[in-house]
Amino acid sequence: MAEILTFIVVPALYLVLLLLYLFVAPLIAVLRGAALVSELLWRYLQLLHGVLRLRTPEFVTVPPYRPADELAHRNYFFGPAVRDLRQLLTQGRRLYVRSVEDAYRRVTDRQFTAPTVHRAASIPYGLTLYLGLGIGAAVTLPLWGVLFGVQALGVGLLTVGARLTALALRGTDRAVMALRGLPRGMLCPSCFERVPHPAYDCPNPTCRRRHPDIRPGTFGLFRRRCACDHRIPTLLLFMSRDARLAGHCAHEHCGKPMNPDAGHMPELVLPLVGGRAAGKTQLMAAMVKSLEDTAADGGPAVRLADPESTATQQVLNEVLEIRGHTRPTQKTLPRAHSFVLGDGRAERLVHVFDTAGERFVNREETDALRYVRAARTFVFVLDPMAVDAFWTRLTPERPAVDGTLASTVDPEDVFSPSVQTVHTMGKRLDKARLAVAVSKRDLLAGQPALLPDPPDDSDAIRTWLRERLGLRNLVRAMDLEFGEVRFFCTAAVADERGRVDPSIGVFVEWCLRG
Ligand SMILES: Nc1nc2c(ncn2[C@@H]2O[C@H](COP(=O)(O)OP(=O)(O)OP(=O)(O)O)[C@@H](O)[C@H]2O)c(=O)[nH]1
Ligand SMILES: [Zn+2]
Ligand SMILES: [Zn+2]
Repeated sequence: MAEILTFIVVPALYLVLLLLYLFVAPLIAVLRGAALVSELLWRYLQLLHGVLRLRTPEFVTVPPYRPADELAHRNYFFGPAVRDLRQLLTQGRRLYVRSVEDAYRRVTDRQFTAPTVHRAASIPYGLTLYLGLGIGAAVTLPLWGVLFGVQALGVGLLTVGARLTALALRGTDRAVMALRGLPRGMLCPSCFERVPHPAYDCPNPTCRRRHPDIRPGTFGLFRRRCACDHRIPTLLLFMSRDARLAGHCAHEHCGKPMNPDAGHMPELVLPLVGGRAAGKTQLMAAMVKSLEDTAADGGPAVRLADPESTATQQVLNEVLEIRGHTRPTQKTLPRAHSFVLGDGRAERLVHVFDTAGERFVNREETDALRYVRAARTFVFVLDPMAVDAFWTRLTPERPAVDGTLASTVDPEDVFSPSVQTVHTMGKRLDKARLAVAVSKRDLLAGQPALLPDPPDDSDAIRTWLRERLGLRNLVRAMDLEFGEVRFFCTAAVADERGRVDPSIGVFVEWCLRG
């Protein structure tokens, strides 16, 4: 009887129970699978949070971009986003394998190795769980794939968007620069080369890292975040009027500071050419002073563009006011005397170059005169007292003028070599304008025989130079070389009230018109 029970009834009962269990087994398997899917999704979100937000060491598998090595923090879509995707992929793969293995191991332990109920019950149950885990693991893969894919697609689209934005911003910048008449960049006031993109120092006083190229791109679209966390606008367009950064010349041999206003407005280059002591320096000072006088009377505003120009002008203003004498221009490489003229949209950055006369005559030195290529208007300073005919032909007896202030260089000896020099630099002059400043007019005041009549008329001055001073060849050469030539008699002096002679105002106005 016991045998019947053991070998027939119990197995039959077990089989019946097993059969009945088969009906609920799928439900158990599906539930276990769903539990695994939900657990894995939860873990994926945690991983996402760790990789994208927490960024703690356990979530780092690819070394980060270090701003200290690169000067600035990268824009998320220029590198870091892809790095995050790679980290997600490696860590996700590991997490998946580990989680699924753990789940299987738990079932094996509890149902097969050390079951708490009889194996006859635990084995079918364990197999059901195995099945459930298999389904769960299989279903999770595409789900994870979709999550990852959506993120990768988003990163891809935003990366393309970021690159297009950077390109568009750079394009806009170039267009604006071209509109300002600076398609090849701004003029370095020290080496006279064109600088399309100056280098900028971080404005943070404790940092001062120099960023060679801050344009929109890898390190920021609108602002770049310096390694010190200070934000720097990436384009001149984004620098507000009172927060203009002063760049530095990008040419290796130079690196000198640019004007803070450079690039924000059109530029005008005005070279002063003339023999030694012709009166260039004093004329330059009087031009700026005259603009300051006009501004004080309600005319266009004017301000010196950099500390060097401000200091020079201060000294020169004093010379003008006490009617003192300027010192000879140093033969070292000249620096532009720069000022900003006008307001708002009408602002212009003007660079006046007072170059020692011998530079133009000396062929080897032409390198230092690169700025003439950017000039549309030239000023030739002509001291009439440097011409022999002034002393011998104008009046029957020798003119009663203080000859110690006279230049000793014949204007003809300066003009032709200067023009030659400009030609060798590949600069065409047929569209350029020439202002001829017949200098030191005040010294001749009260002696009409020594001055053109009237002294304010360009044609009268031209005729006077040709007929009375015998500078026929010089005047002809000027007319031949330049597109437009205009003559002025100038007195670079100030009156008792410190106001510059009116002859300078007319002259400056013409020079800056072009
Ligand atoms: N009275 C008077 N003196 C002038 C005028 N322009 C220049 N001078 C004087 O002439 C001398 C030479 O003038 P500068 O302006 O130094 O001449 P420069 O052409 O710059 O000369 P370098 O620097 O040697 O190339 C100085 O003593 C000036 O004070 C002027 O319009 N009126
Ligand atoms: Zn430079
Ligand atoms: Zn910094």
